[in-house]
Amino acid sequence: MPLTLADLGWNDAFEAEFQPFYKKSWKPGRLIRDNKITYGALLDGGDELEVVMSGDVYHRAENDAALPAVGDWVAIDTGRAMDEPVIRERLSRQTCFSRKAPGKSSAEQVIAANADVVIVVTDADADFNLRRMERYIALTARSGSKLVVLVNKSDLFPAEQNEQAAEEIRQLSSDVEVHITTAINSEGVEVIRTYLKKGVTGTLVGSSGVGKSSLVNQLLGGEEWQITAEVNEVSGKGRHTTTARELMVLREGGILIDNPGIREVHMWTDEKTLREQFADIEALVMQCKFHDCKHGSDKGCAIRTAVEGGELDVERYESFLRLDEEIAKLSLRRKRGQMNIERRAKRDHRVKARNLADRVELGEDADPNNR
Ligand SMILES: Nc1nc2c(ncn2[C@@H]2O[C@H](COP(=O)(O)OP(=O)(O)OP(=O)(O)O)[C@@H](O)[C@H]2O)c(=O)[nH]1
Ligand SMILES: [Mg+2]
Ligand SMILES: [Zn+2]
Repeated sequence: MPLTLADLGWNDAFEAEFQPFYKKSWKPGRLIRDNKITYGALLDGGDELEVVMSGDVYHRAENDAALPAVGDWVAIDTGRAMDEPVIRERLSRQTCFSRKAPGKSSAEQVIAANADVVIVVTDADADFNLRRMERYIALTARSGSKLVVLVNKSDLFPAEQNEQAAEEIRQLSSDVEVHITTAINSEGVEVIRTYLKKGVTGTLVGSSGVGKSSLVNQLLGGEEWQITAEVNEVSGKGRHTTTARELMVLREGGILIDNPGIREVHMWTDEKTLREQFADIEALVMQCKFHDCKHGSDKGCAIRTAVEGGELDVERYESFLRLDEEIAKLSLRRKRGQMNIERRAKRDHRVKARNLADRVELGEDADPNNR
C-alpha cells in the first residue's frame, strides 16, 4: 500500500494551514534529507522528490533556524514541468527540538522539526552522564516533544549496572520514560515501536557510537531492509558514523529521524524552562534569609540546610548553578549579537547614502531599480 500523508505525520492542523496552498496547486511534502543545496522530500503516495528552496523562503527566514529542516512540512511547487520543484512555504512547526549551535555563536540549530518523541540513547557505562542528561531534559521540555531515554548496549554490562543507570535518570524528572535496550537483537527495540504508532515521529539523539543507527537497523528489520530501497542505502551505513540526519518511515507505522552523534549538548532553552526544571531549588532559594544569599557560609541559608539535612543532592544543586550560568552567558551573547546586527544595519545605511550621493553627483539615476 502506498504511503499516505497521514503515514508521514500529516494532521488536521497542517491540513488547515495548507488550504491556501492547495489553491495554488502546491503539494504538501515532508523533508527527509538536507543535501545543503537540495532537499529530499516525501509526497503523498510515498514518492521521493528532490526539491530546492525558493529565494523567497530563504529571504523571509530571519535566521538559520527558520530555514526548512529535516522533519518540516513544506508546500512544493512542481508546476510547469520546467526546472526543479521548489519549496514555496514552510508550515508552522508543531514541535521543534533544537540546541545552541556548537562553537561561540549563540545561534539556534534545529535538530528535528515536528518530532513527537525525542529518544535519547546512552549506555550505562562510558557514555553515562547525568549532567548531560539534565540538558537533554531541559531541551526537550522546551521543544514540546515527549522524552524517552534508552540505556542501550545492555548486553555489554551487568544487569544491576543497567538498572541503576536507568533509575538515576528516572530520578531526574518524572516526565522521562527510561528503558533498557540492546540493539543487537530485536527484543529491546520493541520498546521503541510502542511509541511509534502510525504517523508518530521519533528522533534519535545521543553521543556518537551509542547505537542510534543500530536501533534503526533493528527496527527496519532484515526483510524490509531489502524491500525499502531508499532506506537500504541508509541502513547499509549502520556501522559507520552517521554524517547527516535522515527521516525514515517504518513499515509497521511510525517515522524515525536518525541523527549524527551530538558532541556537545549546549543549552538552548530559556530561563523559564530552567526555573521549572529546578522548582524545588527555586523554592529553597526563596527561603534563604538574605535575598542576595550566596548559599555558601551565609547565615540562614536554606540551600545549605537542605544539603546538610540530606534533602537536596549537592550535585543537583551544582548542576543548577552551572545551567544558570550558561543561560546567563547565552543571553549576553545574544544581546551582543543583536547590537552587532544593529550596528551593521546603520553602517549599511551610511554606505548606501554615500553611494547615492556619489551617483547623484555623477548624474546617474538615483533610483537603483531604474538602472
Ligand atoms: N554489544 C552491542 N553493541 C552495540 C549495541 N548498539 C550498537 N552497538 C555497536 O556500537 C557501534 C556503534 O553503533 P552505531 O549504531 O553506529 O552508533 P550511532 O549512535 O549511530 O553512532 P553515530 O552515527 O556516530 O552517532 C557499532 O559497532 C554497533 O554494532 C548494543 O546494544 N550492543
Ligand atoms: Mg549513526
Ligand atoms: Zn542560601
